[in-house]
Amino acid sequence: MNFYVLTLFPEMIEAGTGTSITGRAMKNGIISMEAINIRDYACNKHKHVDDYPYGGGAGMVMQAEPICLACDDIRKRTGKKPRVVYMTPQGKTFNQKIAKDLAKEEDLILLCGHYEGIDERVIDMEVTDCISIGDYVLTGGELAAMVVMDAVSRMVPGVLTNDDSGMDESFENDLLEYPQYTRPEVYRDMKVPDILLSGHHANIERWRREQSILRTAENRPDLLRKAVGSFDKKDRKFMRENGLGDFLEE
Ligand code: 6GU
Repeated sequence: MNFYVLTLFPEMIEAGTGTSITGRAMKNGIISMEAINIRDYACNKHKHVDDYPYGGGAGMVMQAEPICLACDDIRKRTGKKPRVVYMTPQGKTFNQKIAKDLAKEEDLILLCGHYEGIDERVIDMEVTDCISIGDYVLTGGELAAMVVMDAVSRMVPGVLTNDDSGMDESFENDLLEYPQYTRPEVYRDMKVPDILLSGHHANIERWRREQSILRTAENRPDLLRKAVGSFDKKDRKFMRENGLGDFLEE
């Protein structure tokens, strides 16, 4: 997977990528990332990339030309026509399904906006996908692009090793993860749940499943409503015994 990030702040993207699991994948050549400064494609001598909005109003709008020229250049250099993902709070809310879908691509262009947005003609001509990372406003698309690259990268085959897990994780089965503990057995008078020390694997699996259900009920009732569809008899009994019976009815 090759990411091309179009941004006015390439240093920000460079500073936020290349560590941990994604850093290893970059060294292994499974993924690559190039931060491209949109300003390098400004044709005017002052290198400005924004201007006042037609019709008036607050703020500045990023102009179409440097962004389109940057996209042209990537297509020319690669000989390919990658999807162009525009990071914007007006986009579809990002989720695990979108991450998996984007991970199938060989190349992706991520376009980061700033100011009051970009000229709509870029969206009409170049952009294939608009993505938001949630219902709040950031000053620019850079942090959102880093979020998307991280989530997409770990779905690219070969990026996660066995040690990184990633199989039974939150959102795979619409349940949140169960609590984890490591040594020491007692920390500041708080003991690791006995069952985890019992060595009884079936009971541990059952306990973890129930903890996942309780945690999802508490923090993400919307997810639990989706998850109950695939619940078995034991799960349903546990739900009823713990005051969660209402989730079982449509
Ligand atoms: Cl993708 N961009 C900006 N500027 N703000 C956001 C966002 C993106 N997603 C949520 N808030």
